[in-house]
Amino acid sequence: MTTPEGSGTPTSPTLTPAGEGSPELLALLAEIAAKVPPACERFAEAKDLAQLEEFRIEVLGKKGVLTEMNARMGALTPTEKPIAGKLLNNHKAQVIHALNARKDALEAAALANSLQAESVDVTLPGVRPRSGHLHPITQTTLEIVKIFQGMGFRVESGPEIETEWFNFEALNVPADHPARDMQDTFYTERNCVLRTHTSPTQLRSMMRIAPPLAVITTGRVFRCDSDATHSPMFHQMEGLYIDRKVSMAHLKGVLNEFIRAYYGPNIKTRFRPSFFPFTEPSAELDIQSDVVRGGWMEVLGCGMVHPTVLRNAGLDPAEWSGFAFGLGIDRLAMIKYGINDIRLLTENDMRFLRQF
Ligand code: 2U9
Repeated sequence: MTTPEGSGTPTSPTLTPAGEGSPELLALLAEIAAKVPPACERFAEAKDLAQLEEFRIEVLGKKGVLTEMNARMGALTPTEKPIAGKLLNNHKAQVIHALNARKDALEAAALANSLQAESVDVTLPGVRPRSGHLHPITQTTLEIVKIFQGMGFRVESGPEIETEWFNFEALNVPADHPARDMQDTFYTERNCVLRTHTSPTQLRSMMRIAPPLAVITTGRVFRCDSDATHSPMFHQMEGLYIDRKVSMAHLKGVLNEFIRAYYGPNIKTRFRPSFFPFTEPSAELDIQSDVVRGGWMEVLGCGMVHPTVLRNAGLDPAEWSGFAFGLGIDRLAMIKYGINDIRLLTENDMRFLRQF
């Protein structure tokens, strides 16, 4: 504990002759000598700022020892008052100095403690944030789109709510076709449906863009069907090529190119006759796959655009011809990643999605 500059260690003023003075003065002087030094020592013992404040109130507060002694000066004679007052002030300065010294020390210790507790070891290895990635359906879509873009196809998109005409009629799907059954199609208001395939978008492109034309479209489609391999919402990708004198040979060339780019150069393909209302002739493309041991696996449907569909789009089938194809992206992703339940793709379970 240091003594404030100029205050010095307080000493009792000498009364002449020694020991003279009123009993009140003598009692006060004795009390000052007895109580002030222990008060200063007490401050030094305060273990924290809260306790120091308690001690401060005990000494300097309204009912504190020093305040009380100050009040007792009223009982002294006019000559004694300055003597006792000076002594009391000197002691008070010493008390305040002791208090401040302890306060500074406690504050410095608290700061040092918090600096120690909050210190960061910048040499420790960082916590790497887990980065997200694209959904497996998006990854598959982008991969397919890239291959067709490489062959010169442009990407088109269209509405998910369609008129019955664009979704069915214009595509040569007659009113009594099973695909239009209430069980298969989600109907909305005013003869509109949630599109059951992306073909209406192809048709819109065909009506908007003058041939020759090479487009692909990807997107969500909706059918009232739900089990491990069917979802009420799934994803399709379709392609359409319109030009003069387009033949099945062009169709086979483009689709074989796609299959080799997607599954690898040595994959075997075969075209099997099939039926779709919007294409004639129609076919399904199979690949030879390990998934079905030694067997063939269906990958997509395709065919030459039906003359009625060309006519509905305003093109003369005598001048223009074309091929079209369609595939289910979910099915392709499921085969690629070995997913056995289509519902996993839309449940957004991070434990599942993190695997891709
Ligand atoms: C226009 C003309 C013709 C699109 C085609 C298929 C064959 C086909 C299925 C594959 C699996 C749908 O997701 S799936 O269930 N699609 O087999 N789609 S030809 O034909 C068109 C499209 C538009 C104007």
